[in-house]
Amino acid sequence: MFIDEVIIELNAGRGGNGCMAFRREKYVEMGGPFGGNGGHGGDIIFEADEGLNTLIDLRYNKIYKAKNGEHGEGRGCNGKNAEDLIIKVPLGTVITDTDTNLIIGDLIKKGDRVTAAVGGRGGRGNMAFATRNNPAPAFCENGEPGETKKVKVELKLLADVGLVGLPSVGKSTFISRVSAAKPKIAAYHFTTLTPNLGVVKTKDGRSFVIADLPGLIEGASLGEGLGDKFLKHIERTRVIAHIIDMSAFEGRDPYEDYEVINKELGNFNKKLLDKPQIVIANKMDLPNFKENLEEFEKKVDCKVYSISAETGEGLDEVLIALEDILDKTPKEPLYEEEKFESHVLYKFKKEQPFRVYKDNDVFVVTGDEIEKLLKMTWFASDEAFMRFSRKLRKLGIDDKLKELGIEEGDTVRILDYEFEYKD
Ligand SMILES: Nc1nc2c(ncn2[C@@H]2O[C@H](COP(=O)(O)OP(=O)(O)OP(=O)(O)O)[C@@H](O)[C@H]2O)c(=O)[nH]1
Ligand SMILES: [Mg+2]
Repeated sequence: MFIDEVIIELNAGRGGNGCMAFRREKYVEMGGPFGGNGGHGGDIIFEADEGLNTLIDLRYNKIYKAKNGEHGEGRGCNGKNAEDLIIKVPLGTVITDTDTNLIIGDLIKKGDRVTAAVGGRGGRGNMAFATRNNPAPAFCENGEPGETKKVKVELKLLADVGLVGLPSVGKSTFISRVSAAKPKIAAYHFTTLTPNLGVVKTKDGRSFVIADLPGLIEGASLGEGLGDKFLKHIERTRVIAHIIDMSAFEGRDPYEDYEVINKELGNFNKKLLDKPQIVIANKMDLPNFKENLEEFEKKVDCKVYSISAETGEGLDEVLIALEDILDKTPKEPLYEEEKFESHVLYKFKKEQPFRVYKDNDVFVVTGDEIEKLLKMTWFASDEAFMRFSRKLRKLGIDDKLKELGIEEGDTVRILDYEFEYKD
């Protein structure tokens, strides 16, 4: 089965906890801190793999979890880093964060990789906290939680030419003639239910990839017929080959057909109309072809290529025209840089890391950074708690609380943890 869109949840691994331990050796009194750091939690990485051509493997699993880092141990042993979780996807896969709609990665070349969810860093053991002033710290840090996010994974086929047209105009017949693809061909509508790719080898040794898509009908952008869900596979193509049944075999008006398809292309994505388009009149072996073509040519101002996909007439000329246009049309990235998460994150990195507000009598602090800090604090130790308070001060949360009128003894809440405020 051909699956080209799935939504999955990613849970990167948590960092291992740091360890609190002291040296306990025979004959050594007052041993120093000896707790090791936790290991890094596993990242979740997408990798483009040439051997795949659908996202079907991703359909059975809704949540992907990377392993947690191992906890640190006594005797200064650091926990092991967890292995990354690698999810293999076909070339042409786009990964989008569903919350922000920003693109995490567009994997087009074999081996392209993107880290979609970052594993947490290991918590530090008490050894790592030793300083001249505090040579025997009696606290450690919990591991950092791994990133979690929901992503849309979409396959947008990598083809140079996309074949579009109404059902039964001969798209599949065309691709079966010019490439080794063997799609189903039949006289009923919607014979093709999923896209087919074919490689065209030209006489002078060049080659390009062509995609045969399911037929479109009026209202496809509103879900009519098979809808427009396969049009995303046209987005990357450099040239559109628009096939029209010029025999008007089913009593249709070829010019109307031509306009219907262009309208649906534009409704799906205006940019599709900017792509170079070759107009192909098919079924020249049938009667009525000639008169219809004459009428059609009066109404359009582009060159129309006449072929019979059935007999093979005119195909060479179309392939040469396609090659010529491809040579002149550079490959462009599918998305502008601004749409990528990495770009935006860089821009907004310096934003406030927290928010403070009052919920009845309770002062609530939220924000990724502060919540992470809380989860990493090992509250069993007073020292760790002090350290946490110092960080609140440093981040400016103290000042914000005072601005809101906090007083000694009031309650502060972060996630589901509540504590009493002390100045
Ligand atoms: N006479 C004639 N028949 C053709 C020609 N090209 C295609 N056909 C016939 O038209 C019918 C539909 O052809 P397909 O290639 O399946 O059409 P399609 O555009 O892929 O159709 P969908 O997959 O349903 O969108 C089949 O019966 C073909 O044999 C042609 O050049 N001449
Ligand atoms: Mg077909």
